[in-house]
Amino acid sequence: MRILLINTNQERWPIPAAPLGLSLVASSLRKAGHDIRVIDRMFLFSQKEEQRIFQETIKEFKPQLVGLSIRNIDNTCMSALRYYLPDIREVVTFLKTLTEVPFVVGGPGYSLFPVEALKYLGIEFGIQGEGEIACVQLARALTEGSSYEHIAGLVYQANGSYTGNPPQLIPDLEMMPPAAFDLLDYKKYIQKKGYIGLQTKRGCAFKCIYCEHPRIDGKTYRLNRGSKEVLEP
Ligand code: B12
Ligand code: SF4
Repeated sequence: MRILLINTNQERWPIPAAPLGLSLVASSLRKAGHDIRVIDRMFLFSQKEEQRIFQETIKEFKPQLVGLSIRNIDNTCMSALRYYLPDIREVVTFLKTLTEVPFVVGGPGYSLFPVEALKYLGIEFGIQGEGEIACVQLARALTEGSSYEHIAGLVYQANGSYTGNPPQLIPDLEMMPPAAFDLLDYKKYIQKKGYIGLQTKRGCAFKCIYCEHPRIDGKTYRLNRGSKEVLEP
């Protein structure tokens, strides 16, 4: 299946953060045999340029599924609060004029309000929590025309309302392929004084009242592959 993945994040403060989660999902999808293209909005500075890239890519690549990664819902800055979803909804509305294929959305920001965000954006599918396995299962179901209702973490529409399944944690993170940073211009992040993230563990068993991390990464502490392997895949 041809899958177009879009990093919707354009927040460059305090640093531009490379889309690690999207790159991990891209890598698992590629390993499963799918053809992946990535559009990274981080350094697209005008709407005109961005829309031209969307148009050209969709015309040439002809995706069969479009995936959006939503990292942030807001900037958590009380003195100058900014919400990112209205801008992302505009992007979705524009993309939907270019293609009729299904869309799927995921990411840490999305996972905080999975049903509400899906409704607000008008998207067919959402994946709450870890995306590597669920996204491969969804792509397989859509390719085969088989059922997707059982997929852990999937949010979807059924009988006119939204429903979903609780996410299932990946038991062994070391089985997952390393992030496919080759699909985007990651060197730009370093040039622009950003970071390329490494992840060495997921999950937290504590319940600090102000913290969303266990909801996003799970309540079980799991070690990821060693940093050496991440640096030298
Ligand atoms: C590390 C981190 C940072 C680092 C980033 C360093 C770097 N180089 O990446 C720093 C400190 C710089 C940072 C800054 C900010 N952060 Co921060 N950050 C995190 C943290 C702890 C981890 C994010 C991460 O990289 N996870 C690892 C990857 C592998 O996981 P992932 O992205 O979730 O991806 C998985 C799934 O979400 C899913 N997925 C991802 N994309 C897609 C796409 C599709 C199609 C599908 C199906 C699935 C999918 O699959 C992936 C693999 O399993 C999260 C909290 C958390 N536990 O998630 C907060 C978090 C994302 N940050 C948040 C915020 C708000 C910010 C800031 C705006 C704060 C600020 N005002 O400065 C900035 C914005 C930075 C930017 N430029 O965007 C919020 C976002 C929620 C919200 N309120 O909107 C979070 C959730 C923290 C929180 N509890 O509030 N952050
Ligand atoms: S990740 Fe969150 S819940 Fe876990 S110890 Fe840190 S603040 Fe507390």
